[in-house]
Amino acid sequence: MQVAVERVVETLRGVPPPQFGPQEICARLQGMLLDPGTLAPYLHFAPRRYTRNLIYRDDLFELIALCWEPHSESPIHNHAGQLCWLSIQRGGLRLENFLSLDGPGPGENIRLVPNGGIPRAGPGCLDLQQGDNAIHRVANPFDERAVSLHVYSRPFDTCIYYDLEAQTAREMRLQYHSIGGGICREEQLQ
Ligand code: 2CO
Ligand code: FE2
Repeated sequence: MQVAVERVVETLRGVPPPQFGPQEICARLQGMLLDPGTLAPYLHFAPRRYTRNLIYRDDLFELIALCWEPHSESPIHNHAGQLCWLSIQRGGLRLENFLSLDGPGPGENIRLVPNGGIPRAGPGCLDLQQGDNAIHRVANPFDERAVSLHVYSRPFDTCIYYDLEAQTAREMRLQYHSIGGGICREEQLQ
């Protein structure tokens, strides 16, 4: 069954804050596929990269559509102290998890080791990142575009990104490519 994106916002807004956790939200997002017509206004692709398109945000959570061009990827980054649900809506994504042997950083001499993942996750797949050690990389190494829907609780504007070779962990600011369907102008970028 396909669900309108507005309905998902409504459903998530109806979850009382103390219940906004893995069990409750996984139950709602598991196997969920959005009605593509209702998602279309939020889908903006950009050459060779992924874009972050904000659908809804309040103090408790944000709902974002990520658009992945073929051969684009996120940096290796963390979701410390935050819950991150990723639901694939279209195409395929490679999900890689990492474990830090030296804490989350930021700093030098941060060694990461691979910690599982899924070589090709497809539509309907739901991934959850949680806990202080939640470090991952998401990539579209395939030849078709991909779209994923993300719920972050709480919303986040910065995270730490990791350079595997240099063994560094640095803070990074996250930006929206569009908000409510409208492409952000330079001055609106957070
Ligand atoms: N967290 C990354 C971002 O919001 C995308 S990887 O999936 O959580 O840019
Ligand atoms: Fe992430």
